[in-house]
Amino acid sequence: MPLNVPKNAVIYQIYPRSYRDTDGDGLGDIRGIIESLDHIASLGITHIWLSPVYKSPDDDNGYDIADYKSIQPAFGTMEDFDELVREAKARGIGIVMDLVINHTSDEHEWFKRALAGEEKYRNYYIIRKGKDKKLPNNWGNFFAECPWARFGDSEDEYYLHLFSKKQPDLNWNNPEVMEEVKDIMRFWLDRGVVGFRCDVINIIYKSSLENGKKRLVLTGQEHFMSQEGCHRILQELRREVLEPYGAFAVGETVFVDVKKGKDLCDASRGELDMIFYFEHMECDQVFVKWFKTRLNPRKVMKTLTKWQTALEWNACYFENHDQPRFISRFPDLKNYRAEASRMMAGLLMTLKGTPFVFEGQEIGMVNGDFKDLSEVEDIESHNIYAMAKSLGIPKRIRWKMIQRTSRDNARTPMQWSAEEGAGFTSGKPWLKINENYKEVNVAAESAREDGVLAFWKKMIEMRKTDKALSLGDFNAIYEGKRVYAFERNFEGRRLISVSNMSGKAVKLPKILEDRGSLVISSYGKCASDKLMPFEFRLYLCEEEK
Ligand code: TEU
Repeated sequence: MPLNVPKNAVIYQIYPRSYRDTDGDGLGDIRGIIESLDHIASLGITHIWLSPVYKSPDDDNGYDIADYKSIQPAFGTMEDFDELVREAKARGIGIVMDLVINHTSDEHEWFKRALAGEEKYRNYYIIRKGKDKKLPNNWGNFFAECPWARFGDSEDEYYLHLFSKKQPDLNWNNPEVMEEVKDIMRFWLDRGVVGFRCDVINIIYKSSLENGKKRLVLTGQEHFMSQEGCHRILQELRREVLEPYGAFAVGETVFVDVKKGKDLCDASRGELDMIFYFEHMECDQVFVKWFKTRLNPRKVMKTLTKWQTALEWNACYFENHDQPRFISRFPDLKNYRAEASRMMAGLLMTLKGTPFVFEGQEIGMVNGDFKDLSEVEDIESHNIYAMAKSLGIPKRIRWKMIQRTSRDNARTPMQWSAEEGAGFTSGKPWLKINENYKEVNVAAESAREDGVLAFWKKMIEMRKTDKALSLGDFNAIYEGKRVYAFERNFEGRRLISVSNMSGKAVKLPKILEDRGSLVISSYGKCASDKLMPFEFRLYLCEEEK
């Protein structure tokens, strides 16, 4: 089946609660997104992926959905949503919804009716009796909780939740669940959305509830990671729902290796258009993301090359609402924030696949500057902190873990201007605004001709218009301690992308001697044989006659 996303698309992710607040409640809203469409259009964006805007008790900031067909009142109304679709469309921008179908909220009607004893809805969830006063199995949980919670007042019945207790997993062995999801997808497609980002899509199908092999991370995963049943579901959803609308699906796929990744998105299989894998996010961790070490640029390069080469089409990203800001991982960031952001723009826009820009990345926003746990909101961070405490990990180290890795690092409010509230809100922001907003903001960047924002715009424009970048194949040329170089080829047009992923100036590698002419440098046009700290360059080799 065809790729249903244009090859020159550039997608922008919005985390609605942190984007722009128009009613002063400290929480972003849909009207705020509508008012920001000119900024987004001026960036050259073709699609917006909206993190969940559905009705939700917000245990996990909207990833716990209480009603798939209504809008969270704090974000606005369905009329606002329709206006957003219309106004975006008028600017050539398509809206992509977040589809969270591994679980619902425990406040969803289905779960409430299950609790009330309706057999039909009990069967929408995974409810089991404990064994000999023990839990139904030994599985792990993504948020460091116990994955089984007591079902209502029952003494011996539990429901499965791989995320928070307020996110009961759906039973994908029940065909009725499939029909409900198809209906939900069509509801949004009929309102004009053009695709879905599918939350943790490769774990929705549980092939058994047997005990799992004991592991450090997520015991039980062999029973729910990328199971055959998951492939069948994806094929059916594509055939029956996505294809008739020409819509696309990008899957968030956890714990996939290249083989599993290919099985989920090879065009011939008719499942997903592309996937978000995590491996390049893990180049600064030991075992689990909470134990960080210095970022190893060569590891990043090797990982990127591996996936770029293996997959026909990639979902390329360095930041999202679950990850610390990528540029904050570089040790030399203090002196080179703007340089590092420009380099990442060059790198992201020259890789093969669809680039995803996360809000704030276009102005070089960095990790939140939280002083202690009371400033952090995220459920995962609080759970991990508590677990670390129970393991006897000292307070200072516990806090370091959260400070470097918390998902809230990327969720701090968008910095629009140097005004109080950063132009994000006139009220009290739901999460602390980074104190650097006075220098790092859209208004200040818009006035800088050679700034971060201007470079992102240039690179996005190039990515969209240069066929070698949107359609070309990928070949790695050089993976050094600091410098990464690869080429993109299309019908004889050969571009070479060069990134210095460090805060040290370095000589251009010898292999790039025959590199053609400079198209662009993140330092301007005056480039030499030496790459400046975090410099990005693009070269055009003679086109073959
Ligand atoms: O994330 C799934 C996921 O596995 C991780 O990225 C997650 O952020 C966590 O760190 C696991 O340790 C998706 C969403 O992107 C995330 O925001 C949700 O919290 C989660 O699913 C549950 O819906």
